[in-house]
Amino acid sequence: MGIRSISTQPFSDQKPGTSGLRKKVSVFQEPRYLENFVQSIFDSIAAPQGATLVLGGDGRYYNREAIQIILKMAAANGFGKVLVGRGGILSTPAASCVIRKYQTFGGIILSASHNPGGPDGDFGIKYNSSNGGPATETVTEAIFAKSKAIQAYRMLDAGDVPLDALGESTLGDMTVQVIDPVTDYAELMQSLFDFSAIHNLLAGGFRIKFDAMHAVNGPYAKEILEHRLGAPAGSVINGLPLPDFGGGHPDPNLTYAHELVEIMYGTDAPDFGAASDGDGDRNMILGQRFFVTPSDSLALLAANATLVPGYKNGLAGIARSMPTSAAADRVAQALNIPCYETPTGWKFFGNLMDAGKVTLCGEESFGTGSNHVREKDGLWAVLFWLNILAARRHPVESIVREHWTRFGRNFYSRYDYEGLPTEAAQGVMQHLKDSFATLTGAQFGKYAVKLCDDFSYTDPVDGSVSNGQGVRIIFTDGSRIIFRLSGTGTEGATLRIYLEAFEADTARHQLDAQVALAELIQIALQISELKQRTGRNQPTVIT
Ligand code: VG1
Ligand code: CO
Repeated sequence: MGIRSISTQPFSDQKPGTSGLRKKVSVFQEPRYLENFVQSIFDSIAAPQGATLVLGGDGRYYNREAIQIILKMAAANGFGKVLVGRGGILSTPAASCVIRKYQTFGGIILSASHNPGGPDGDFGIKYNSSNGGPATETVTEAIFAKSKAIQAYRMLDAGDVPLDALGESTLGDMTVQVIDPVTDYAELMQSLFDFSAIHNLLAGGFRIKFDAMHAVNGPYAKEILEHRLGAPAGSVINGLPLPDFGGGHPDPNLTYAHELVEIMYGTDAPDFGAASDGDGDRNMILGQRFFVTPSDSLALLAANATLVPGYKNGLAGIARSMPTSAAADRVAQALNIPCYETPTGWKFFGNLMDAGKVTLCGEESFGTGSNHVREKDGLWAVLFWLNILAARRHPVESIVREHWTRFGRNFYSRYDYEGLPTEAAQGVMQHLKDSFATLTGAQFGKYAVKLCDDFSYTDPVDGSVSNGQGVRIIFTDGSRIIFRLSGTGTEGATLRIYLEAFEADTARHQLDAQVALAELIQIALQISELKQRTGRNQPTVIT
């Protein structure tokens, strides 16, 4: 078995987005495309000879082929050992858990998360560092720079490695260890949550439904919710992972998780419903005929954290992405702990967690997590909720309403305009930036603009600066409209409008968010000229 150096030419489009490099499967299948990016990772991270790597993906189409290529490249690049999830599968939070538990040099995760899969769908790859978290902006930039200059990649001449049974095999001088993808993660969950209290809750007739959306979390949810916690068989639906997610869009929101939504809004609805995404890091939480916004969920977990064994000593701090509502800030203030506002994407939370500045993190995009790993974690959020419900024994809805009564309600909604022509979307953003001077101080009905800017973040730990992270229009009463272009799509441009209004008056907490935000939505459309510039009258998805 020889190591070959194969000459190649750079691709110009291997710039990672919000979370790794995501492209159509057909792009990744182009000769040298995956190889170039993997070699660019290896050339950037300077792993010592014999280092250990974690490797796994969400099981989507092309996962197996990609795993075999990466293993042969890892062997040719001097790695001593690779831990691979059985069948090439690891959820994103489980990969983070394994990197940390076995103190490996880093890991490669194959996923395009909530994007559809299959031959016509999306594929993705990202590198996580030894802390278990997504590579920082600095490392990501270095990988992109390498990808633009790459001349050759290294590959071991060898046959495929068996991945379907646990155990070790060798690839040149490298050991490939196939591990159970669920065990380490399940043990970590058991160490954080009061499994016996949750077990009692479920045994007492509290009914749950978890929609794995035919994505990676099915086996994790079955093992933890049904086997370890005793939820009746059938509590996990769509639990069989499929390479094309059964043709669905594995994004846990009210639009795409419609099967679960129908159950939770139907007659005889269970007490608690939840779903997670393609790679298992997102979560949606539902009560009986009740939707918990992700921003509220973060705030609520923070306010109730001491009920959970793993967090019983309190939180060091909270971090949220900029577009996420300020509901968590109110809890942080009450708890007298710091709250950090970061750009969108989990990679910005890693430094804060490593430095011990924050314990909980969250994003409005159905992402919540803590310092137990360095990724957002869908099932963890579900278990956190179940632990709170086991301790408090109130319905989901009344726990949320009580939270609003205590802290006020941050009405929140996000409008996504997917697949816009790139130029039109960029035109909207440019127009907004050109309007900052005239907007500042302007009055729109009851709203007066206090500040507008393009969000910039200085990492308090390493001092690195990230500019251009989204246009903010902030009003004097704290209401906000945010405009951002997505960094995870693979077709045209996706423009997101985030809307938030604070309401202290309990009598108005009953309002539907769309009603409470109606005026802000009109202002957003007016100042952005979105309809005129893109020809779109309606968003694709409202969350
Ligand atoms: C989206 C979300 C962001 C999240 C990212 C990755 O990014 O808005 O909050 O961190 O997806 O999540 P963007 O750039 O499209 O807005 V996942 O579950 O796709 O890894
Ligand atoms: Co995801």
